[in-house]
Amino acid sequence: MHLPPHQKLAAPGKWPVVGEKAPRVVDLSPWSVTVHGLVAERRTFGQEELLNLPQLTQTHDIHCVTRWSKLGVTFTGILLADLLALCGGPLPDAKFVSFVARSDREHSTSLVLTEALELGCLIAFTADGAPLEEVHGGPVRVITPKRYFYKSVKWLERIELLTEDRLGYWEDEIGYHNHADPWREERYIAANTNPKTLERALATRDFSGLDLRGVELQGRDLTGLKAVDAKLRDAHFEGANLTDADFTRANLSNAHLENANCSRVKFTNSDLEGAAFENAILTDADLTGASLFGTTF
Ligand SMILES: Nc1nc2c(c(=O)[nH]1)N[C@H]1C(S)=C(S)[C@@H](COP(=O)(O)O)O[C@H]1N2
Ligand SMILES: [Mo]
Repeated sequence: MHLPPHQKLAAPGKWPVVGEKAPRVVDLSPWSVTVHGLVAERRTFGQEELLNLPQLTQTHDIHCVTRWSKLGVTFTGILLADLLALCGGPLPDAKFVSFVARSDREHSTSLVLTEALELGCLIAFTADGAPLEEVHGGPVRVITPKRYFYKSVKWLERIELLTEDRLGYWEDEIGYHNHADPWREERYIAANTNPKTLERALATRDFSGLDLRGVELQGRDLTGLKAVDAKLRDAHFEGANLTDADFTRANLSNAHLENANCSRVKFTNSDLEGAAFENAILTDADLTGASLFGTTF
């Protein structure tokens, strides 16, 4: 038996339901999956058409971030790679794939396109020999092998290829880790923080006084962030937009701010020892009283 760290087996024969319970109810149009964005040919596949494509059978382990696992589930479906090939393949600028659900909140998740292809993302119709139950994403869901299960969108409606990443629902709202490798326990973007606390902090852009050591916020828009007295040692802000943020007295030792936009940021009396600012924009940033031993610019 092979379980990633801190996972437990679900009870035998049990498959818990997590997240949304049903697709968009008011929608009576026939089911279809549209492939669009940076793909050679935009195409919409009806349910019959999809089911008639050559399918393969694969066995995968499910690892939910809430710590249950279910090993050896057999799925049939179409490889993402094969579906994209039917659309003439990705365009050269396509770097990310976003899977979007036919659900009330247009639930989505995203992956680096090359990783999604390497992992063998499956557009799946059956599980253990039976059509997927609606609560589990039937008639068609994504199965992303070797990632926490939140990378496997239920009720797939759109596959969009993008140049820039678009964070998924859980990744954006709850701070689930965008890479989601269960073997590396990539559960939350701040390992030490309760996800609800993090969710609230991100929603209000108020980190004041919080301990968010090691938080991973690469590329995020954090304009106007309040982070007075925040503990942000080893935090990742590479490429983030931090314009007008306030890090007064914050601990940013060894934090990563490469390529970040730090225009008008207040670093007043903050600890920036060992922090990295290579290629960051520091126009009108205030470094008064900051400790700068080993800071690199
Ligand atoms: N459309 C949609 N897909 C989703 C979710 C959701 O809320 N909506 N939740 C995700 C999460 S967090 C998990 S763990 C799995 C759960 O799938 P299951 O309910 O079939 O176990 O679906 C993922 N895909
Ligand atoms: Mo999950």
